Amino acid sequence: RPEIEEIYPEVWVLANYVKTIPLIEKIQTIDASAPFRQMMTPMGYLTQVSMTNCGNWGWVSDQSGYRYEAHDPLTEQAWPNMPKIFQKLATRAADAVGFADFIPDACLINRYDIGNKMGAHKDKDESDFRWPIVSVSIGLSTEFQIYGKARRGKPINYQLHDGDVMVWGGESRLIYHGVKTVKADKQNLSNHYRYNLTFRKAK
Ligand code: MD3
Ligand code: FE
Repeated sequence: RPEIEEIYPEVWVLANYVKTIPLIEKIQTIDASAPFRQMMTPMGYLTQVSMTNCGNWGWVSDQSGYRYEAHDPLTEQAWPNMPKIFQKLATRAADAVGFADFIPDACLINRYDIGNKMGAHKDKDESDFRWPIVSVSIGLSTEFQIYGKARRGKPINYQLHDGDVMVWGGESRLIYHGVKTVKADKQNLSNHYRYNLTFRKAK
């Protein structure tokens, strides 16, 4: 597997790009002040995946819709600051595939328990789609699905492992994507979760 692979037009995977233990430590600190929680969808269902945020803007969902908020609705406090190592990682990964000056103002942290998945959707709650998205996979592996500009048809599946980073931008910025059910690792029962950091420029 090459270091940097363009798996779909303007979708890059930077395989085994980052050491994740320091990232997990930061996630645990964030969880202590802005706890992981399932969110209510506008349709009235709870998300399977548990979420929290750090940075100036946090992605939230409730009965009235999806949006970015400066405050955590659970605690009414500002979201925790984005750790410098998070911001630097996102900037460096975007730069490695040609997106200069990407400074994310939002980091959504998804936590997948074994058995959780994320259905096909597109990320369209940000104000300027010229900025890329950087995503970091941590812990358990999973299969990521790319559908393309429409949700129908057979997706392309791609394995993501601990330490892999993906960057999406340009013509792929508004494509449908999803995450297949996360399974236990029978070789290594010490990983209980898959985490994903999604870095975006929200505003
Ligand atoms: C492709 N999370 O939180 S992030 C999400 O692994 C989300 O938890 C997934 O999709 C996860 O919205 C994947 C990677 C990602 C983010 C935005 C995209 C992929 C994207 C926007 C367009 C195309
Ligand atoms: Fe998404």
